[in-house]
Amino acid sequence: MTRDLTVTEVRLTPILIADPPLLNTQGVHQPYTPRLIVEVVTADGIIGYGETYGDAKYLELARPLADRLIGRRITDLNGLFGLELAVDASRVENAVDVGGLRGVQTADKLRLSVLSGFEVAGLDALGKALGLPVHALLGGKVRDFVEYSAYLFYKWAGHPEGVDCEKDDWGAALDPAGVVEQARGFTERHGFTSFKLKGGVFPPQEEIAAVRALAEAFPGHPLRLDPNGAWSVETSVEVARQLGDVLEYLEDPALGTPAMAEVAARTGVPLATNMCVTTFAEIKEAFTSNAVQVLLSDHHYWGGLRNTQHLAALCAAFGVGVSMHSNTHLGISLAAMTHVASTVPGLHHACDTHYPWQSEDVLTERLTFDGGRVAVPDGPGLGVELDRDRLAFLHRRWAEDDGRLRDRDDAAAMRVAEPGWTAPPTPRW
Ligand code: GKR
Ligand code: MG
Repeated sequence: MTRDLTVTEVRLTPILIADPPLLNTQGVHQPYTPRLIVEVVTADGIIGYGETYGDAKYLELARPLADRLIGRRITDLNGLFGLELAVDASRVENAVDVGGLRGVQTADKLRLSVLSGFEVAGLDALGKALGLPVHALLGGKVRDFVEYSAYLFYKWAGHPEGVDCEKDDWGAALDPAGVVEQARGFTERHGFTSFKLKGGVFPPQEEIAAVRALAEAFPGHPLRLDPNGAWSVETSVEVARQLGDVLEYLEDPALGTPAMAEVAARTGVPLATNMCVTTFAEIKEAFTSNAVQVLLSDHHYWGGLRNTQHLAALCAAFGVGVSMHSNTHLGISLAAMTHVASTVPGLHHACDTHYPWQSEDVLTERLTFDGGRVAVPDGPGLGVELDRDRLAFLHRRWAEDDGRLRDRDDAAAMRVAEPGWTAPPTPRW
């Protein structure tokens, strides 16, 4: 049967999803985080799903891009990336973007972040049309399971008093014992065997103590610490010296490629990044100055699953390891991450994911971790199904919000508990 793969409709549904009070160097997560769910509908009724950032500046770009998809075929993904769209640069540079926790902000990166949602939806629809999983469209999986690491955060027991939101059942983690207890929770619930601690929250000695406590509780397990560039070169070198025997890698200890290169030259501990290299333009300087040894890709801002494969090939050519970064996300994105990760030969580090922190989803059936791994779906497309009632519920929450939560702003969330808080200048320590 010949299919008509022409795009006839693109549905964009912004939602707000519950998020626990996770701390980072900028502040704390808001009680709800915006995401955008994309549905691409073809002439013969196939629907492909995608997911990306849902902050206002992404939404503004998503609508005009979606309109330009109508009449194109989902087999023309390369053409999709050729679509030029005028991005108002001031919207990009002046926008709050969680203090740059996701690296440089450029108009093109914004465009790619939106396009990635459309690309994933297109691949999902194409897979459904052909009866093939997305990983097959990407050349085929080279593993049946993708390993993820437990993403540990310092956190409060709940959002500040007076904030009306969902409760989580993780409790507080504000010292080494709390971090170890949280890690045990991750192993009990999901079987994770490697651990990443989000740092940059407390003075480095306290975070060193937390990593030491993890090393004692989980001897021989891979450990990572990520302060999101909060440390000076000297502090980074000192932390690397004190934790060198237990760290798999140190993630973005200092801000920017020159500082990372200096740290790398002074320690044998591998450095990973999702901050100083988040666009193809940043690769040359970082790789030739040996600033990073592990690149954490993110299909959202690198522009989709095929760009993630290109990135992995570049990393392999330079002898740089590759793994995956994560921000708050739902199951559509986890499925997309799992499909592409299954196709990358040199993936030697467990990928990051926030998914276990998300109590809500838009899927009829959530993805699960077994032994810290997600089984690569083999059904057509991404292999996930949308729960329309949940989607409508989460969209209502977005629609009824007075605008305060429509952009992720960790510093604003922190001000609810600590009036006057501003994200500290870098380096903080
Ligand atoms: O969710 O607080 C967070 C993280 O700090 C996130 O925003 C970062 O982008 O997870 C990310 C990272 O690895 O840097
Ligand atoms: Mg990071």
